[in-house]
Amino acid sequence: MLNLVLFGPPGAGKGTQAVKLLEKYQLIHLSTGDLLREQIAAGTELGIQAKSIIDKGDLVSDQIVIGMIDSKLKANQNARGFIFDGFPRTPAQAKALDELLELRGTAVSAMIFLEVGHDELVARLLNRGKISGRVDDQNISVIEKRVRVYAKETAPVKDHYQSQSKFVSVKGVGSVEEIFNALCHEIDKLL
Ligand code: B4P
Repeated sequence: MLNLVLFGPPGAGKGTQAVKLLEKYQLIHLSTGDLLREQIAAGTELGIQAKSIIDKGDLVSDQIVIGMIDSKLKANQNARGFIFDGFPRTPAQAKALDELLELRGTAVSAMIFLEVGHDELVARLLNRGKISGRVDDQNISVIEKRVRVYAKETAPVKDHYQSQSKFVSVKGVGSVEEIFNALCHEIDKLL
């Protein structure tokens, strides 16, 4: 199985590239951000709780997102592999993912980090906020908070994969196509 973790700060292009990669490599796309937004749109209790957290730029609890990933893995038993997008976002989520995959006799193949500088991230998110109407992309202080939360809570996830020699870094600035080609170059080495 090919199991890829797409990693990087908010706005690095994880979601954008995941959509292209899943088509090329025939993988299932698991975006915890999208799964949470589906719950919000459906008006579930979980969605109502998640909305207030996301709109402030904080992380939803590990327990909730790990539960969502667990049920998606169960629902896709015959998948060729997965792209994890926006997950894991804490060391506890990374540990849980290792355990969930181990139970299924598989493991993360690589964690691919999209490197993008601070000002470019902020510009991309503000731009998406205008187009998508996402509340968490419309307010500069919420965006800055998400970047700070990333640095404090999510960046340490890198060490988890570095210690397993699964960390790969790709420049995330350039055209979507150029970045896609650079990602494919790295992924093809894993096949
Ligand atoms: P996510 O939905 O994961 O969103 P993200 O990190 O902001 O975006 P991503 O990096 O995917 O950006 P994209 O490719 O779309 O998370 C939202 C919130 O959900 C979090 O803040 C948190 O509250 C919660 N959450 C999600 N997962 C969680 C977890 N595991 N644990 C706890 N909480 C969780 O790109 C952004 C923009 O850039 C787009 O407009 C795109 O068009 C543009 N873009 C992409 N590539 C470009 C390029 N090469 N050049 C120029 N623009 C580009």
